[in-house]
This record gives sequence, structure tokens and C-alpha cells, in this order.
Amino acid sequence: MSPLTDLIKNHPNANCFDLPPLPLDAEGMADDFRRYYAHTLGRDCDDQTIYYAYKALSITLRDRLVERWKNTRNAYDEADCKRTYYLSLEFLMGRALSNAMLNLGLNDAVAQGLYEMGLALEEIQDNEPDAGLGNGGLGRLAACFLDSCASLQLPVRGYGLRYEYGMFRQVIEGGEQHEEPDHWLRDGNPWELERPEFTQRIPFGGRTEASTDRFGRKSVRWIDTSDVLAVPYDVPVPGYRNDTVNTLRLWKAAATDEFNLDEFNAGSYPESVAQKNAAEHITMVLYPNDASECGEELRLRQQFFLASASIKDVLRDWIRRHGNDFTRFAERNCFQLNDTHPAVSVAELMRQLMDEHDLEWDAAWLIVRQTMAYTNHTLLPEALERWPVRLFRQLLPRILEIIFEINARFLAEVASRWPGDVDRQRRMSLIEEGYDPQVRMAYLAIVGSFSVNGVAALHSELLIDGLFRDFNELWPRKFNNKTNGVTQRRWLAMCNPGLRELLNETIGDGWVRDLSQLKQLEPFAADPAFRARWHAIKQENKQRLVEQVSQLCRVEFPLEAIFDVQVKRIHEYKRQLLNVLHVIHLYNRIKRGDTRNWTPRCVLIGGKAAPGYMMAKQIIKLINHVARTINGDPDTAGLLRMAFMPDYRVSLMEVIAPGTDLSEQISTAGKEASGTGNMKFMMNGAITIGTLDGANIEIREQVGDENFFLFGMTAAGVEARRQHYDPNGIIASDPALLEVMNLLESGHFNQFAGGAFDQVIFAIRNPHDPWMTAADFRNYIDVQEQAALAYRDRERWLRMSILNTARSGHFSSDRTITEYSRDIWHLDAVAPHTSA
Ligand code: 26W
Repeated sequence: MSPLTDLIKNHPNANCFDLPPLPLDAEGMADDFRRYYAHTLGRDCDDQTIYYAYKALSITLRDRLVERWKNTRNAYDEADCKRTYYLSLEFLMGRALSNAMLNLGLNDAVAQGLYEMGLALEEIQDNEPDAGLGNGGLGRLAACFLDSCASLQLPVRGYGLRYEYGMFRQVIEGGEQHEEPDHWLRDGNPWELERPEFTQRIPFGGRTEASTDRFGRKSVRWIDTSDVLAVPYDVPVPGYRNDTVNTLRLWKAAATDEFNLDEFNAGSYPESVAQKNAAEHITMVLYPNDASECGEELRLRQQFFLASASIKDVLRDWIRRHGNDFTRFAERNCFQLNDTHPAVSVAELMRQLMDEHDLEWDAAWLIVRQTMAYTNHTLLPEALERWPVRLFRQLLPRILEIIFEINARFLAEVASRWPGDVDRQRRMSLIEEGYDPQVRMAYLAIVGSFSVNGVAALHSELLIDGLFRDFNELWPRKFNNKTNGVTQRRWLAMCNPGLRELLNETIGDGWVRDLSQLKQLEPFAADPAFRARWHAIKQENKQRLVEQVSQLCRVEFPLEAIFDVQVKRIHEYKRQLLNVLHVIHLYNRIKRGDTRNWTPRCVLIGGKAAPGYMMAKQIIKLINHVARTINGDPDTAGLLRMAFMPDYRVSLMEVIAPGTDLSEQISTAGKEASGTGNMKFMMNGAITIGTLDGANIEIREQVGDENFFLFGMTAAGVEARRQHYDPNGIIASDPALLEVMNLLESGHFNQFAGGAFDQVIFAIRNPHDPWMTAADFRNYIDVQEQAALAYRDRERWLRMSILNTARSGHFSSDRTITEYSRDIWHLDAVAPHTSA
């Protein structure tokens, strides 16, 4: 204990920090708000009122979180419960203010208090920047999981990086994507609390030195390192109205205060100070690739920095509570690795246990193998992380030695199970041999973990009979499935207040904690009066979306049209191109005058392309150019509109999902691990048009065949078709597709940029097109036509919409987390004592 805490704890007034609970009524909070606004922030009402109102309100709410935060920590300490640490390079949290209000149950009180001061809550909320510390699905999943863990009162802490710059801002100019830096911390972040007292020192570079002591015990020292400090910033994660507040701990890199004395004395003082700067680069920016590895040294630095700091933090806390005895460590701790990005943790935990806490190899390995669990999020080979051995040798020499040793022992195990099967040893080795040998991070994660899971049933199946087949043969019980979910607090209760109130009135508010209760809605699908109210709410939500689209895309969507939406990262496997081909087909029909029984349609597409992914960028350009041509053609008036929404992010999805009729989930079967946007749309009553891929399969099982628009090949069908795939034959024999291709190839959408879309066209016509866009075209447009017809039958559509929401209970992240806890983490819920 530090002298100061000692002093405080032993002081006769030691409980002088046990403050009375803060008021939760409108008046009490308005008092705090005014004090923060005027005194803490020092503002008058004429200084940029709204921005500072956002700050003052955030601090007001943060106080109420901090109160509960301490109680939660104390309860976990007292219970001495088992804990889980969710290690992730990404946490896509979005905005915190509305979430804090909802989970604290303070919506009404805050709105009333502000109203009495003449302030509009909604306007204040819109001043909060998104915390965009993630690329897409994987990062947002981590955020939904934290919400569920807190809501279920599970002792789970998130560990991540405090990137100075989050996901880039996407700006569209001349139809093309440009990236702008997202300096989200510029004006400070009221939701974080710096904790310099828990700073850690992280080694890089240097060399190792082995020695044997006089008892013959071998030990290794990692020396001559260049160290970087890791300073933690804690973000509160409130549970839903249960007084639990968990922690997301984000590490910021900082230079040590040591100078390079040689340089200093050689007179290059500025250089030696400038070097310190480099240390801080580690947490400067989130890498924006979401499906292909980048191989950059800085990225490996980020990964090790997260792993090392987080593990040190966990071990420090263990020693504080249990002393230097690690015999029960594995019973009480679990690390969940969010993809392979933090997989170096396997070796780093070994290193810290052996080199810093004197455990023997076997004891340390037992702990690693009982505490690490790994989640895989992708089947795409180009996304599987591999790091050059030479990079490891230079940056993390001690870690490389440990990986080699793990591999040697592992391959011995493989050899004893399959004697003489050298090919299997080569396949399963953690090191891919070759001109520039590589460390296979997924294999390191599998070997070091007791659990390996995929994120949807199909995905987990494909993992065990594809990518991880050999490992499944060796350790079949290690592999399991945990189908993803999303939190209904943010993705229904918070973002869709109209529907929330209708649900509460109809079936009570139990669904906010237990989404399976939405089942009680099913009978109401047959009730015309209820359907009318459902329709009215959807139209209101569509109106909100119309306003966003008008403002951001300068395109006017007519309210009575079917709103057909695809928002997600731009990637060939997600097949935004297939969507565009369908839109061109509709446009072509309009131009031909083939508009009998037409359903007016508005197509919205949004998403970011990785900055170096040229094909994805060309697809964005194509979408924008097709949209321009269509929207500018008077013949399409009232029939067809298309828009590309720039800078798609969490806070935009909160407007998009409630206003969507048709959810596009059209990836090539076998490629989308799960998808989670599909679940957000379903919850909000959109109907899916989708392939048998990822969680779509389970969505269809839940909602029933008749409430889902299915098309396309199966995953097995895709693989079987590869040998004799003939897109040019398909195009030639399908007049609709031929006309679409003719339009594309004639330069109709090029806006005078000749050849602008040649690569896209070539990809569709390529017999080796891995995504087989042409193969699914015919079935896709036929099923789109069925969807259009269904939409014209309003009562039928409403019935389908209600049943989609009613049957979405399975896709709550509460269900997912309950399964993680039951099968992997084995946690008990711990409720904090409330001081109130
Ligand atoms: C190495 C760079 C990199 C970065 C991120 C490679 C791969 C990723 C992620 C795997 C990308 C991602 O977000 N994957 C998505 O994870 C979601 C949550 O499980 C799934 O629902 C999506 O299907 C999957 O694409």
C-alpha cells in the first residue's frame, strides 16, 4: 500500500469518502448540471451552449456511474470471484451518453430537467462524437458483449487500446472515398478516467541472456530493451438498471523519462528527446484494414503492447489479492482472445509467469492452457495473421524463443499421436517454413487455448472441417460454437423509442433484460389494430431516416417506397456489387417501360473501404455514379432512388436500422462468419433478403422460411461450382444480366471517366471470381421481385415484420454471453451492495 492510501485508510475519518448517494431526480441533476456548466467548465449561456451542455450533462451522469463503479469493484473483490478479461484490439463503443441514461434509468428525469432549462436533449446527444475504436463487426461485438456482461452482473473487464485517432472519417468527393483523420479525443473525453497509478512498463527490442544458477535452475533475462510505458484509462460500462458498472481499460503509450545518454552527450539533444515521441506512436491510430493483414511492424507493436500491459495488470491485481501464489490462478481467471490480434498473449503470459514470477515451464504452461480461450471471426485466408519470424526476432526476441519452445513441444505431441506423419507436422507447425518463415498466429492461439469458438453454427462447422481440421482431430473437445448476438438495449430500446413504447405497453418491459419475451408478441401479428400501430411507428422511423439521407446524401426518399438497405464494410465477399447489379436491372426495366405492378424502391448503401483496397474503393465509386445517373433521370421519379451514405458508423446505424424495411445480407455463402447487422435489422422489424451464410441461417430457422427471402447457392454449392464456373456463359444466357452488363460496359454510368469500372466488370466476368457474383444474380433478382410483391400487400408485410421482431430473442448478446459464461468462462454473477 502506498503511504498516501495508508494514511487515508488509517485516518480516524477513513470513511470520509463514503458520500451520500447522488440525487436521481430532475431537480437534483439539473443542479449538478448547472454547477458543472458554470463552475467546472466556466461557461456562460452564450458560449457554444450545446457543446458545453453535452460536457456538463456527461459529467453529471458520469458521477452517478462512478458511484456505482466503486461498489461493483468492491463486490468483486469481496466475493473473490472468478473473472474474465476480454482482450481486443477493437472496441467500437459509439456514443456513451444515451446509453448511460438508458441503463441508469434516468431518461425521463434528464429530459425533464433539461426541458425546464430550455434545452433539448436530442440536440445535446448529437454533439457527442462516436468512440470509433473499431472497424466493424468484430469491434462492435466486443462493445455489445461488454453491455451484456454488465447487465448480467458478470465480472468481466475489457482490455483495449486508447487510440488517439479512431476509424477514419469517410468523405465522398466526385463519388470517391477519401479518408480524413478522426481526432475524437481533441476536445477531451468525459467518459474516461486516467489511472496513472497503474502504469506498466512494456519491453521491446534488446536481446536475451540465459543463465543457470547454483542449483542448476535455468533462467532467461530479456535485456537492453527499449521500454514504453502503458498508462491505463478506464471507461465505465453500466449494466441495465442493476447498479453494476464494469470497466473497459484502454492503454495509452507514453515515453519513459529516460534519455538516450550517448546521444545526449554527443550533442544531439533534440534527437534524443524526439525519440521519445516514437514510443507514443504505438497507440496513435487504429489500423483500418478489416479483412486482410497489413504486416506492419507498428501493428505487431500494438498487439504486444496490449497483451503485455493487460497481463501485467491482471497479475498485479492477483498478487495484490493473493500474494505470489499462482496455484489457484487458473481457477479464477480467464482471458478471451478476440480473434488472433491479441494471440501473442499466449507467449507473453508464459514469459511473465516464468521470467518475472519464477514459475517453471510446466507450471506456467498449465496455467496458460487453462486460462486462454480464442474466438475466430473469419474464414478468409487473407485475413489470417502471420508475422515474419525476423520481425519477432528483432522486436520481441524473448517471445520468439518461447514460441519456438511451445512449437517444439507441440510438434512432439503431434509426432507421438501420428508417428512418421511429417506432412501433418509441417501443416500444423506454428511456424510456416519458407524463404521468409512466418509465425501462424491462429495456430499459436489454438495450441495455447482450452477453447476455440466460431461465431455462428455454419462458421464453426466450416472451421472444424476446413481451416482447423487437423487441430480438431487432435483436440475435438476444444472446438465449439457461440453464435453472435447484439444488445437489445442499444439496438432496440435506445434507438427505437417508438417501438420500445409499443412493446412495453403490449408485453411489458421484461424484454429489455430478457429478449426471449418478445415471443409474446406473436399473437399480435394477427391483430389489425396492432399492425396499424406497428406501421405508424415504422413510417415515423422511416421519416427520420429520410431526413438523414436528405441531409447527408442530398437524395430524397419517398416514404411510401420499400427501403432496401445494405450497410457494412465494403468488401467483395459481401457483394455490394450484386446489389448494384440489381439496381441497374430495375433501372433498365424502367427505361424499357416494364413497370407494371411496380413497387417504388429506395436503395441505401453505406460502408467504408480499407484505404488500400482498390477494388472496394472502385465499388464505392460505382455505387455513387449509378446513383447519380438514376436519381437524375426523370423516368425514375417515384419509382427508384439510390443513395450512398457517407461515413457509416454506429450512431448512423441507430437511425438506419429502425427505418429499414428490407435488410440485405447477400454475401457469398461460406464467407461471412456471422454478421451482426442482420440481427439489428431483424430486431427492428426489417425482413432479410439473404443467402445461407453466417447467422442468416439461424435467423431463417427462428423466423421461418415464409418470413425470410432466401436466395443463392449453399456454401457446399459454391465450392462444388468452382471447377466449372462460367460467368460469361451465365451472362450470355440471361437477357436481364446481359442488358445490365451492356449498360455497365457501354460506359453509361461512367460520367465521362472512361474505363473507370473496368476492374469491376472484369471481376464479374472472371471464371475465377471467388465471390461468384454472376452465379447468384438470377435467383437474387427473382427473390427481390417476390419481396417487392410482398411489400405491396401491406398486411402481409406487417405480419412478417412483427414476426421478425417477435422471433429475434435468440440474437440478444445476453444469450451469447450466457453461453460463453456457461461453457467457457464459468462465472458467477455478483451483485454490488448498494449504498442507497
Ligand atoms: C488483420 C486485420 C483484420 C482486422 C479485423 C482482420 C480481420 C478482422 C476482423 C475479423 C473483421 C471482422 O470484423 N469480422 C467480423 O466479425 C463479426 C463478429 O464476429 C462477424 O459477425 C462478421 O461476419 C465478421 O466479418
